This record gives sequence, structure tokens and C-alpha cells, in this order.
Amino acid sequence: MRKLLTACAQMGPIAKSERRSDCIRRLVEMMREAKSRGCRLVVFPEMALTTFFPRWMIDEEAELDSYYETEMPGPDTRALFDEAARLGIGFYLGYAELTAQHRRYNTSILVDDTGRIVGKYRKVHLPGWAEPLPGRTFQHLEKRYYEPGDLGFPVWRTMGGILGMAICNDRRWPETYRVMGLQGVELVCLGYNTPFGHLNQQPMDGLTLFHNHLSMQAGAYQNATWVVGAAKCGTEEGSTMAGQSVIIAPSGEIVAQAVTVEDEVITAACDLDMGRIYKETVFNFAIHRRPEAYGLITERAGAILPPEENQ
Ligand code: ING
Repeated sequence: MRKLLTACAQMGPIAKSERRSDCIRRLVEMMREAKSRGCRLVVFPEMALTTFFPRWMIDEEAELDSYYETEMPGPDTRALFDEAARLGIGFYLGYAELTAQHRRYNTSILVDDTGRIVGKYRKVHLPGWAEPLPGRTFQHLEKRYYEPGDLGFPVWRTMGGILGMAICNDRRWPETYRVMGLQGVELVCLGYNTPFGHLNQQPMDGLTLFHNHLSMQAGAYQNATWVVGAAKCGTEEGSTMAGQSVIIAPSGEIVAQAVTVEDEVITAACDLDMGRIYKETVFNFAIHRRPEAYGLITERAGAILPPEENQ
């Protein structure tokens, strides 16, 4: 039994005025709490260093750039890496990345318990829109401020298991987990910032929390993997975001769940061998999957309807 003691560190709101060093202090405090409970890995949210800036139309490029990291670790985040190495705990961290080529990505990294960056992931599925919608209090401009990820969905052997990463909206797409499942993933780290009222549509908006867990529980079960979902939540600059951070077993069962909308650490002893029985039976991909029947999944992006009746 390969137990990976894992923490999911939910964050409450990050104010626009909050400095990176303030966020790092909060992350370090939760990292220490995770270590005090014996954890070897802690998962932080998506965009854990700044407020969720895609809720606004930002015209000034200098202001927009101020939300991105141009180096990782950088002057502020170095303290998080140093503390992780001192404590001997690995972590997943979500942040806005600005590359030397001036490309913008919604990014996460996986750092092992020696403080080494093991892997990087860039969010593939960008929700929302590129131009501000009239009449909305809050926008959702990730398609304006980020490019789709260009790294695919890799997995890495680290901390005694096979770990993968995803970010927020990725969790709603079965392809995300399946590509990692086809690489034998055993634990998916995933941060999210999920505002209520994303579409101003009822009953959909009222089902935000249900759809949050439904997406992750389905992904976990259908790929026999642990899923650790860390929210940034609460009312941030007037926008209220979903919490209910969660640690989900390969069975699809929730084994730990946050109960506040503040900084909160939840933990579980993740047996990385728990998925084996599913991978050898119900979800034995090699003997049950029929790729020859799945062509449309990669051949087309949008649905193409069948011809009208009686044609
Ligand atoms: N946020 C949201 C998410 O996928 C959203 C966008 C909210 C989509 C509610 C659908 C419903 O959780 C990010 N950052 O992707």
C-alpha cells in the first residue's frame, strides 16, 4: 500500500490590494499545517498569487502584466520553495505565467518534496469569452488574458506515484482525465476559481456546487485516480466563488471536504494502489476500450448534427 499523505489547501479571497508576499505568507502557513499533519504533498488553488483578475476588463498592459509571474520561483515565491524544501513537502501551485516570448498562460507547477520543479502544466480549456459582455457586473476574460495550454496533459513519476495536473475548467472535460488515465495517472492535482453566476442562467448557476463535485468525482471514478481539488473561494472583490474543496478517491467517493470559504487545510491518506482494482477490471482500458469507435473525439471540436428528418 503506497500511502501519499496529501493536503488540499483551500484559499479564501485574495483582495486586489493584497501583495504576493501576503499570499505567500498564507500559503506557507497552510503548508506548515499540512506538514504538521504528516503530509508529503499540498495542493494550492489556481492563480493562488493574485486576485482573479479575468473578472475585469483591464486596458493598461502594465496593470495586466502585474498579475503574471515572469520567473518561477521569483523574488516572492522563492520563500515558498525554500520553506517546502526545509519542511520536505511537495506542492502544486497555480499562477499566471508570462513567458520571455510574451506568451500568457494559466499555469501550474508540481514541485517535489526536495523543492525541485518536477513538471509544468498550462490550462488547455479556457472558459468565458475574449471581449467583455455588456451589462455584466463581472466579466470572465480568460480567453482574452491567456492562450490555450501547449503542453498537453502530461504525468510525472514523483513522491512515490504517478501524478498529473489540471486547472479549473479542465475538470469539466472528460478528455482531461482520460489523457492522463491513458498514462496511468494515480493522483490529479487541480486548483479552481469558480464564480457563482458565471452565466447568469438558472437553474444552471444554482447547480454550481453540484457540477463542481460531479465533474471531479466522475473524472476520478472513470479513470481510477485520486483527484485533489483546491478552491480559491469566498467573496473576492465583490465576486462570490465556490468553495467545497475536496479530496476524491478512485472510487469516486469524497474522503475529505472543506466546510468554510476561507483558508482551510483538508487532508487524506491517499492509497495510490487503491485504483489498481478498477484499472484491472471495470476500467481495464487495454481490454475494454475501442479506440476505432472514438474517432470523432479528436476529429472535430464542435458537434455536427445529423441531416434533418425526411431528407
Ligand atoms: N472558472 C470556472 C470553472 O470552470 C465556470 C468557469 C464557472 C464554468 C461556472 C462553468 C460554470 O470552474 C475557471 N477559472 O475556469
